[in-house]
Amino acid sequence: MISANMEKAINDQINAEMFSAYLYLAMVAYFKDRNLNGFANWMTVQNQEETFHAMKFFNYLSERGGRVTLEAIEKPQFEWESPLAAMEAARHHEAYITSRINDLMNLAIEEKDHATANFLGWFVEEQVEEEDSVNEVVQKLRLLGTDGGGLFMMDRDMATRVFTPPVA
Ligand code: OFO
Repeated sequence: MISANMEKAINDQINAEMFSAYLYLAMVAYFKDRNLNGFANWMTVQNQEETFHAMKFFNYLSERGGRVTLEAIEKPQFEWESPLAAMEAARHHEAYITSRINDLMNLAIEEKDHATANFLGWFVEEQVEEEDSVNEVVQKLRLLGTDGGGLFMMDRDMATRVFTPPVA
């Protein structure tokens, strides 16, 4: 049976993952509005990944005999001054999520909750990949600067991303 402390922390994380999904959905809308449909596709995949993360926490808590409680999801930012600003916001958000996962891991270690620490190991690795993929997009956009043709090419590239549910 999971501790009340850990139950609360995982419920908060379910909310944070749902917020991530919501934030990236706001970015889908932003990119669609600017006719950057490849970027919108990339963010749609990001949204699907976040829903997957939320459900992974949801199922784990339930499996451990905890009670899942759902709170309101905060309204996300909806407008950015450029595609680069939106992607930088996504990168900033991923760094925040990484710090949350690290805090959860610290709690699991403190509570000697080995099952949860083991479960969280997947997220520790996932965050390395999450930060890396968004960082790559930020770096490419920075290189492009004001090159509209380059942005068009990059948009075509971003359209190829597909969601594959991780095996775990
Ligand atoms: Fe983007 O990793 Fe979950 O929130």
